[in-house]
Amino acid sequence: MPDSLQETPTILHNSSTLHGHQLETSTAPYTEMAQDDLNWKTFFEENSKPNHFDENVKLISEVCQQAAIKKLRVALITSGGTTVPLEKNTVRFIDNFSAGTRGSASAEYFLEAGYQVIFLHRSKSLEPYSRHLVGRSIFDIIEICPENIIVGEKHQAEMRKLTEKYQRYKSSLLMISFNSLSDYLWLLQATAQKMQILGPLALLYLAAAVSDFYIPASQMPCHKIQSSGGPLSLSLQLVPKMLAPLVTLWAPNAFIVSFKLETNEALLETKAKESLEKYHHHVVIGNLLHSRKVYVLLVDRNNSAPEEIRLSDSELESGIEIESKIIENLKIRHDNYYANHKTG
Ligand code: PAZ
Repeated sequence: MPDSLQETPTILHNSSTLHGHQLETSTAPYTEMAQDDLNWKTFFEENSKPNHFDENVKLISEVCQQAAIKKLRVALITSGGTTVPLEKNTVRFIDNFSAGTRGSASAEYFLEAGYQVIFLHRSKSLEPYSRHLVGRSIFDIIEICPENIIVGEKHQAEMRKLTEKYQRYKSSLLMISFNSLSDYLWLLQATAQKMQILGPLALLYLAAAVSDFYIPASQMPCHKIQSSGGPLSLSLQLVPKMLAPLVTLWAPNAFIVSFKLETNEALLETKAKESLEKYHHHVVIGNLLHSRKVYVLLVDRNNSAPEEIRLSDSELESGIEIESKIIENLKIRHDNYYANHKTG
């Protein structure tokens, strides 16, 4: 996640073509926050809640309450890109490149590490387990027998392994989807607030690629923009910096990991450190657009030396995913955070 819950390259699409714990209290007074950081309140006043919001928040709340009773860890994983509508009756919107690979892969490794997972993802982006089937047709996997339909011989081993994993973890996985930036922010705020009950058992892993720019509802045309009006000039506003209230107000005791995407390697470490210094959360994971599947840089607020995770060619060839190493690494950091909270 970038600072405003992320800065990402944007692409203009036409929707028809796209698919005994020491708890800090959340009392940071608004008056102490910079004016910039107050804008988040206005954002929620101006943009209405998404459809099915209350039902989704109820599901999220149940997961958090059950986990709190059983003292289980919960990871909120955000995944995929957000849309920025150009019209209230949305025909066109601004989007970004993220397919949700990072988030969906990470969800599987968090589940294997013993976490309950709330997977807040862009609708139709990659999802845990089913992501392994994307790009293949179900009709190439199944075969028709005289009496029934079965998985073809050459897919049996893979499908068995995948289905077994899915069956094992599905009760620990809650999937909630969003489309627009505003839907995403509403759900993020509500989830983080519900996770407060978990104290330091909560981990937020903000991998979604969230737009830094948007058109406020008050400036958005109601109907489809007509080409008869001539060339289109867009003026986008900055999205308020949501990491500030997230860290200080919504989830003050959670272990918070954000992502920082860059295209210029020379900026990566500095930008990741700047984000930590500004928002005082726990870890920023820097990654570069073209090497994000093989290289990340972890910057921890308790350790001035960043740590690199890099996949070797042989690891990559043998199917190892960088997310397995990221989650293994974060689990240790979360363990330490939890232990220190306990005795703190
Ligand atoms: O979804 P994906 O696997 O294609 O990409 C993942 C990512 C690059 C969006 C993620 O690792 C990330 O950096 N998220 C934050 C993006 C940002 O700074 O805007």
